[in-house]
Amino acid sequence: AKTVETGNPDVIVIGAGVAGLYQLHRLRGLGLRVKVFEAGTDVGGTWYWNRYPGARFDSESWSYGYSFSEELLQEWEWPEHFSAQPDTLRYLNYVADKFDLRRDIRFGCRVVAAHFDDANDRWTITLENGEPASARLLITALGPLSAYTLPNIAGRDSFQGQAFHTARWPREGVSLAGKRVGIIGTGATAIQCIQTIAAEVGHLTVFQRTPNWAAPLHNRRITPEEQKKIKASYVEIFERCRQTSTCFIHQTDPRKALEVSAEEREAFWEKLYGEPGFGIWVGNFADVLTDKKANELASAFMARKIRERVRDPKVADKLIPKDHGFGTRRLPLETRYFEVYNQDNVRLVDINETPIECITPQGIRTSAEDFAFDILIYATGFDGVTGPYDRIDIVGPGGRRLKDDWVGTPRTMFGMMAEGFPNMLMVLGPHTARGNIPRNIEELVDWITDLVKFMRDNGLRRVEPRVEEVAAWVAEVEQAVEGLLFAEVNSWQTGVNRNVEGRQVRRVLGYYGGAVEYRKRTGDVAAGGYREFMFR
Ligand code: NA7
Repeated sequence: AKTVETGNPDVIVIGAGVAGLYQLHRLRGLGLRVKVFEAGTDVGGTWYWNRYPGARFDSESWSYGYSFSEELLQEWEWPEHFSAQPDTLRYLNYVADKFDLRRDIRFGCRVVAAHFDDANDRWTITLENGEPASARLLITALGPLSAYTLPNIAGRDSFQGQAFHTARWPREGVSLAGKRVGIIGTGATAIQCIQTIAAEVGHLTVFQRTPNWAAPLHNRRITPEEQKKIKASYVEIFERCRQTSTCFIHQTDPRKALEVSAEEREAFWEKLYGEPGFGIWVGNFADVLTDKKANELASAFMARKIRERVRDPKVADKLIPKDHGFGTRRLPLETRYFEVYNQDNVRLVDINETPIECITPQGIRTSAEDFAFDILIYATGFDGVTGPYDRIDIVGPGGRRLKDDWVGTPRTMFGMMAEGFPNMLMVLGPHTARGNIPRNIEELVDWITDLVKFMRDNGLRRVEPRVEEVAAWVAEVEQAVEGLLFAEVNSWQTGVNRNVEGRQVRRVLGYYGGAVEYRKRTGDVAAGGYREFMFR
């Protein structure tokens, strides 16, 4: 990678993924000097790191790309309705080249600390090699799922075969053909990985702690006619995304599962099950994610599908979640995932029945037996949303540490600024609306860019949210999850990661009042001259 001088930037951005790239582009448009620091050796963020077999969109490709450049929209062609990671990475490289972004990005350097100089209103960051850089404004584009976590299992380092976390899959790839492979985890990542490698490996053992509900992706290639149609409809596609609360193209159905007839319910669920994408999750009946009874019915429908697809009833039963209802965790989308368990070379091990005791030089020992593997895959997930912040020593005025502040529910304004941390702006921090992430990112970056412009135009050098406004926003954030079934379930979305000390308590980490409301609230504050913030 080309080395870029640290220089004397107006703004430091951490991260060159979907968020950091667009933030750089927008700030340049204001004529500001920007330096981006990126841990990876190239652009892409999530799509740079997650190279495991089968990694792909669960959002429609044509609703996922940047919307800011009509030229880019017309030039780029997604090959599939739900494109694979190599294509997304190719896309982000294309964007970086087209807008000449690389010259302001320094690759291969992890930011380990960021300290605020209260007297001079400046942030100084420190890189892993000890090198400092400083700027008035700090923008974090860290990604909500970049801090990967490994299980704390005794003997983890003693394994003598190859072992990888899915988020650190080697660039050069891994030869899986004929190998004995073990995989820990059954989240969205594991499901994509398992269904992709099952046919190629010699033998696959899946260690499952919690099964997840999963629905068919129904991916296929985009035909030339569809390509033309997509390119002609981008205005409508993005307008549709703006109207939904998750920024996906799927809109919640106004009907309630409990108010329609059993036939109508069944027919609708069959239809959704047969359609591509997240419709069955975020375009379902209005009460499925809020009403226990409605949710139980939807779960029963999904359980029946699993039983139809898995031959061995005992295995099917293990694959059916019992501890959480359909859609209360981020719904993995799959392609013949359940059928994998009909293959002779695949075995499901329920580690609630036979817990993993340790990792051995040869493989894994459970309470019941010893497994030997050539390759061990950790699809064990991430310390979500706040994890990437915890890994940087962020210190504000008076020695206030963000990590200590965020032991409980973070205190933010719109999830874009943290209380007590002036001049630090977060793209996709906690308490922003989330769903189709690039759509959220574009709006957040635009809002942040407007604020930076406002400061520049008015000669302001310091911004922070008013404490009482933060309190009001946090109260609103906590109120917004009331009645939502997902809030009562452990997952990265509720901030629980059993592999991370202190992360066993559920927290509210997003704004779940919907993107439409979020857009209105943040827009009103900007239009009103940012009275919720203090400036100097
Ligand atoms: P997830 O969804 O957090 O899944 C992690 C999986 O790993 C999940 O099945 C976990 O079981 C399992 N896990 C984690 N630690 C352990 C230990 N110690 N022992 C056994 N099993 C373990 O992460 P993904 O990467 O799949 O998906 C993250 C997001 O990326 C996804 O939501 C999409 O938005 C894209 P558990 O459920 O904790 O019992």
